[in-house]
Amino acid sequence: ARTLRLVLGDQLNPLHSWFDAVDPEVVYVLMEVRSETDYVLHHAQKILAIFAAMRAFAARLRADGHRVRYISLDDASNRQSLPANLSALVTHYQTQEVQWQAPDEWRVDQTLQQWAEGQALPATVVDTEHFLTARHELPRLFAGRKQWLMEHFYRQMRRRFELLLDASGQPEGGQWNFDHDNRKRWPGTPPEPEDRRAPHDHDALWQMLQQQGVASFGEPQTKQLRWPLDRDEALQHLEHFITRVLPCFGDYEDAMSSRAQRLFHSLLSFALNVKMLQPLEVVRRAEQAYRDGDAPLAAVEGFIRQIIGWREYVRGIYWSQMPGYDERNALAHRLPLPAWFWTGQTRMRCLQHAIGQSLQTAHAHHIQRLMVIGNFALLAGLNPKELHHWYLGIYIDAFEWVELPNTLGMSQWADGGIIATKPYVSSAAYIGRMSDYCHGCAYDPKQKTGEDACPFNALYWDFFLRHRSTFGNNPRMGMAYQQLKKMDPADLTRLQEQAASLRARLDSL
Ligand code: FAD
Ligand code: DLZ
Ligand code: SF4
Repeated sequence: ARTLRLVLGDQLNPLHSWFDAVDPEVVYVLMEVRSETDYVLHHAQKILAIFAAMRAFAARLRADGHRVRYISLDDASNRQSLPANLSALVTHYQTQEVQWQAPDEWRVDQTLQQWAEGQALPATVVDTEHFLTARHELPRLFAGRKQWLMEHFYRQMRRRFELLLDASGQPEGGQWNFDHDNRKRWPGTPPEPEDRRAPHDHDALWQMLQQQGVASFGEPQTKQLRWPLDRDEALQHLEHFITRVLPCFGDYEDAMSSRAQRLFHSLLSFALNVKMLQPLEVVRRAEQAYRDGDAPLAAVEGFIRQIIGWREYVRGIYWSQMPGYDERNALAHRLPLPAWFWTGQTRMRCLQHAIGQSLQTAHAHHIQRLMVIGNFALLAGLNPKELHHWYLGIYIDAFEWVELPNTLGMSQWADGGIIATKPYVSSAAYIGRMSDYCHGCAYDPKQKTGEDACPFNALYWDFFLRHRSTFGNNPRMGMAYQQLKKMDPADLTRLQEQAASLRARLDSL
């Protein structure tokens, strides 16, 4: 074969122009390799879903007439890394050229580039034809600006792709952002939509992973994997979301409940991130629902903002800050993660649910990730890099380009405020307002100190005290420092003692 084309596990986009024509001189290569299963400890469902989706993709390419070489993890010829397998394949097929789609992860990008430099034959990198912005576009869009605000970026995207604009080119409904409408607590109705699950059986795949000694954590759920594994299934998930779920997406976007894990989220992040779905088709479909009168503007605007706004924006941040972004630790936080991150066994009911659900389903929605797990980690002072590895491993949608800026930047403020103008921290009051978690918790959300006091409370006030030199002059945090000023010094000392004692026994909370 003249050309080898490598398809990575998160590049399962059958609409890519590579596949427009069948060429018998081209061999498409997909490989399951230990270097990719093992760079972080992954959730069982993440490995299962990626491998099952890669296999389905290879089958589809073959059915369309393409030549495919699929190297399974237990293939005798597998050298278990991308470059080692590529070298072997080049020799085997006597290839004259190797091509790949630009990887979204810096590590993989480097690996492939370095491999290419050691080869005599030409290597060509093509675009993934997935994202709406180029890898290095963000710094240009923000040229001359001190703060790289997402909202500024988002408005440009709305204009560029003519999304939710009225006839005169102004934002539909007279506002760019309807978030103030989207902060409701979920009272238990309307009922949570049921999941769409195609029947799958991944017992054999799971057995193979076990036999090969691939380590993982979380529940594999081989008989009821909830994630779409090919584009047709992903389109069905999208349609179900648009017609049944989207109308309530906005209202309960920030809500949390011990009785509903999904609430009204789309569960489309896996399908999007492995590129079975294109971001533009997803947001255009949502806009159509608004135009047809099937979903309210606030819900549709909020949903579209997550995809053309946040998703593209964090990718731009990632490429503007790598390499080295993962090393940042602006608040010098160093505590190791408590053991219950791997079991969910803590008496803090909010964390028990958010982590328990993550172990069970490989998913938690945004506010659980940000305002329960991330919030606790930031208040407690957990090591941001360790936390980054945990998030990268546990979530079905976690790929470094999107996970790292969200975890280290948005949630932990470890980048010194590139993404978040102020740290996302709260006491029990916020969690109590947005969820039913506090009801029935072993801790009392109203107490700040004492045996039964909710740990979030003392840690919250102590956070501001500890980081006064960083945040004391931040006008967006003035309120908290005003409140601290009014507190009795003896109370402050008690809060600090309580926080120090909590921090010394995180494992047993
Ligand atoms: P919905 O709530 O239905 O949102 C729709 C879509 O918008 C998502 O599918 C996703 O593609 C996009 N989106 C929403 N918020 C964000 C965001 N902040 N950044 C980028 N895209 C967004 N998302 C990932 O895809 N991968 C990650 O590894 C990841 N890690 C996160 C870590 C932390 C600490 C936080 C706070 C957020 C993280 N997110 C991540 C963002 C968000 O939580 C998930 O995209 C979302 O929960 C996925 O579920 P969903 O598809 O039901 O989302
Ligand atoms: C996450 C993952 C896993 C677990 N396994 C593979 C694999 O065996 N082969 C592969 O090509 N890709 C895999 N992936 C995805 C990659 O690790 C990586 O995250 C993305 O390609 C970078 O964007
Ligand atoms: Fe979480 Fe505190 Fe509420 Fe318990 S009381 S659920 S620990 S916020």
